[in-house]
This record gives sequence, C-alpha cells and structure tokens, in this order.
Amino acid sequence: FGDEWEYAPAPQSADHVRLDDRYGPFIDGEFREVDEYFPSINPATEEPLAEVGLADEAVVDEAVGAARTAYESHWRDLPGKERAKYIYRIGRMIKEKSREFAVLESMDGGKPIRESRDMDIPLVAAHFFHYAGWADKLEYALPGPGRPRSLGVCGQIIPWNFPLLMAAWKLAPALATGNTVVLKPAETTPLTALKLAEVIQEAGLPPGVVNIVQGAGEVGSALVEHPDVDKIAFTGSTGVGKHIQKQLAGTKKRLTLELGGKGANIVFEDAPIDQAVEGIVDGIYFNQGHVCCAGSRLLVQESVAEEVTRKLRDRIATLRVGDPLDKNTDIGAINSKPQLEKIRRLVDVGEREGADKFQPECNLPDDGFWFPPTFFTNVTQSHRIAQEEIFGPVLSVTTFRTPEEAVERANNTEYGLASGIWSDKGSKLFSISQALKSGVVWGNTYNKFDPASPFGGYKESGFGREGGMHGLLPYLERPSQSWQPQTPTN
Ligand code: TXE
Repeated sequence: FGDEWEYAPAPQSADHVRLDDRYGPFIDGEFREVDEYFPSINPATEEPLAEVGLADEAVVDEAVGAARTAYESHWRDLPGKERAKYIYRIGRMIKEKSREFAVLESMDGGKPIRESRDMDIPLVAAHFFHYAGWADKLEYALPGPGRPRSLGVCGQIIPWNFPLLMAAWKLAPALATGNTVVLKPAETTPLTALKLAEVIQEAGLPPGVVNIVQGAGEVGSALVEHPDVDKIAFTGSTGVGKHIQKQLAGTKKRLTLELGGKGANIVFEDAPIDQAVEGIVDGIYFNQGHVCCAGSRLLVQESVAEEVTRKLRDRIATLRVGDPLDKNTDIGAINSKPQLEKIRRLVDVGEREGADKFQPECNLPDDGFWFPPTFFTNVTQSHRIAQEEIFGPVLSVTTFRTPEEAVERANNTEYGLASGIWSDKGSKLFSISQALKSGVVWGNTYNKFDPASPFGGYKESGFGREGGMHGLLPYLERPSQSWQPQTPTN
C-alpha cells in the first residue's frame, strides 16, 4: 500500500495535529463529559498530549445501551449496500486526513513516522475499503448454507502497538456484517481512536453504531461482563486473554482472542542471505518489536550462522533510534515505562542465563522511553528469552542443522502466531510451512500485511481469524449450523 499512497509533503510535525485539551467518551454519536480524566503521554518526551475521559461501569453501560438501540432500531436492518457507503466514506476520510493520523499515531504511541505513514494509516484505510466491499455480498459470497445474520452488540478491546490499525481490524468487519460496537482502546494510546470518532461523526454514521470508551483493564472487564454484549473481540496479552475466556465460560457470548507470539524466522543455508538479513531486521525491529507476530526468534542453519550474525551486527549498527517524528528514524520510543521495564527485566534474565548480548553504540535521548536494538547469541531453547514474549527490539538467535530440527525448534513454544522461512527453494518453503504450527507463515519476507489475508493464531496465540473473508465469520450467526469456520487443531 505504501507505493500506491499519495503523501502530503514532509516535514511531518506536531503542527499537523489538531488536538483538544480533553476528550470524553464517544457515546451515541457525541463526546460526553465524565468526572475523571487521565493524561495520554507522548512516550518520546513524557509530556502529556491531551486528557482522556475515564469510563466507569455506568459509562460502559450507557455505551452498550446506545449500541443496542442503534442495532435494533435500524443498523441490523440496513441493506449491506447502505452500510458499505458509510464504511467506504470512513476509509476515504481517513485517507484524506492521513498525515494528521500518522503524526498523532507516532506522537501518542512512539512509532517512527515512516511506519505510521507508510504502513499503519494506509492499512487502516485499506481495511475499511476492503470490508466496505464485503458488506453487500455476504449473502452469496460466503461459503455454506443459510442467510448470515449479525450477532448484535460487540465489545472490542484493543492494544497499544497498532492503535488505529487494530481499531480498523475490529470495526470494519463488525460494521460490514451489521453489528454495532463498543470499542475500548488501550490506555496508553487513546488518541487516534478519538480522532476516528470525529471522522465517524463527520461521515454521518448513525449515532450509537460505534461507541468508544477509554480506560485500563477495569473498563475492559466491565465491557466483558456486561450482560447485553453479544461478542467480545480481544487483542492483547495471553494472560488477559485467558482471564477473559474464564469470565465468559458458561455465557452465550462469542469470543475471539488474538494474543501473544514468539515468531520463528528460519534461515536456511540456501537463502538469499542479504535479503534474509533485511527480513530479520524488519521482523524484530519494526515498531520497536511491539508486534505480536514479530520474528523474535532467529533460527539459522549452522553452516551460515556466522555469516548471518556478522551481517546482522553490521546492519543493526546502522539503525537510528530516536525522535519518532524524524522520517530518518528506524526505531522510535518504547510505548510506556512499564513496557520498557519489562524489556529491561527480560534482557537482564537473558544475560544471567548465560546468553551473549550484542547492542550497538546508541545515543539515546535523555527524556522518554528508549531501548537499543539488541540480539542474543548462545541461546538455548530453555532460556526464558527464547520462550517468553519480550515485545521489544530484542532477538534471540539459535542454530539448527536439519530441516526437521528447524521445525521442531520453531514449534517448541507455547505460541503459534507467525513465522518466516528463508530459502531459495519453493518446495522447501512449501513443505516447511505445512509443518509449522503457526497461523501465518511468510516466505522470503516478513511482516507483510494485506486486508484480504486472514490473520490469527494457534495454541496460546489465540483463536479466530481477522482479515479477509475469514474475518467476517466471527461476526456472523447462521440459521444453519451445518457449516462452521475451520479453526486449526493443535
Ligand atoms: O497488555 P494487556 P499490556 C503482550 C506483550 C506485552 C504484554 C503486556 O507481551 O508486553 O502483553 O502488555 C485491556 N479485561 N501484548 O499489559 O493488559 C487493556 O486495557 C479486559 C501482546 O498492555 O493485555 C488494553 O486495552 N481488558 C499484544 C488491552 O487489554 C483488559 C498486544 C491489552 O492490554 C484487561 C499488547 C481485563 N482484565 C500486549 N486488562 C498483541 N497480541 O499484539 C487489560 N485489558
């Protein structure tokens, strides 16, 4: 999408963002006042950007009520063709305001402007366009018998690593299928969702179809437990995902979970090595490593391990860490202080467990939250850094001798979200990809996304798929249950 996108000219600066001092929850088409507000901090400066209204149970109840009324009074009965017009309009308006969205995303979350400008925001618009195209085709384009029906009110809880993109992944298919939504963004990145609320208002989406409540886990939990919510879609940590699964056990609510990962990036000796090194860098250092599908474990064939690590060392020494709004920046700010502390903690564990750490010299700014690109060699499979999701710019490197050993090591984790294979042979890409317990497998590339491709995990990475036709199914009910979407077995 980057290539097709027409950008406003540089520079991208804070002047391109118009922010109010405070934003209340967005309910029934309006921003409401609440008693308590919390600041959203720029992680690159630690300065507050705006105040955001903290929801409580009563506010969540009001939002769910508005979503219910909108659903029953008109949205569920609106022809798909009409829903499509709204969804398309939202996509077009995001595209028109792409610079403001990209700059704000980088200011609120810390990601480099090059990424928010070339990846996040274009993909956000692309998701709305993609699902606008589905809204009037549900009845005849989906597999299986029976007329698909919407579920009702969907509670959607999203994380801070791709704030607006996660909102788009969740909202666009829900709206296309005729559901209404209460969205809860993450507490460290609330702002682009509120700008999206302004777009939704301007696009004339009927009040109550999308409502946005802000706050931390308690607000998410109130949404999960609300009796009038029909479905929860959650993206976040595996721990919270499991907790929600328990909360919903025995209820009729539908649930999809997109959780953590520990992606294996597997480099065979016949791979195009220079290209693979670029893919390794992209796999783990993109978005500061705050990526559930990050290639955080490099598995490299022994015969080329020395060459690959040498080239990797040289390459990461050239990465520029710093101001997210500088378009030359490769690695921006870590999203929050707790996340920075988590990364530091696990890196200390890696050193204590005996792995060898490499970090290039980096001049990090004094204020803000920063971590240099890092990799560990001499890592064994039992090391915590080879098993736990660090969610930072930290790679662990292990070696293998045979394809069988590569597969065994790649699958030796609780997670199963994404992986990459680098090889000159198409047959190897195909056969290894079949053996990996991984929802996504990239061949000779990494971190490539497309709204038409399904995305989701095996094992502790969750269940349900987002993206493409598969992303519609968790938002639909069918009178005939004879056809079910396929979920992989572990
Ligand atoms: O996640 P949380 P955190 C992983 C990553 C990261 C770790 C901790 O490893 O280091 O999780 O991040 C809301 N009921 N991922 O603590 O808490 C919360 O407000 C309902 C991977 O930020 O899971 C936010 O909106 N909702 C991941 C969202 O859940 C609750 C992305 C995610 O926050 C809740 C993020 C509760 N009890 C972190 N508690 C990925 N898969 O991409 C919190 N929330």
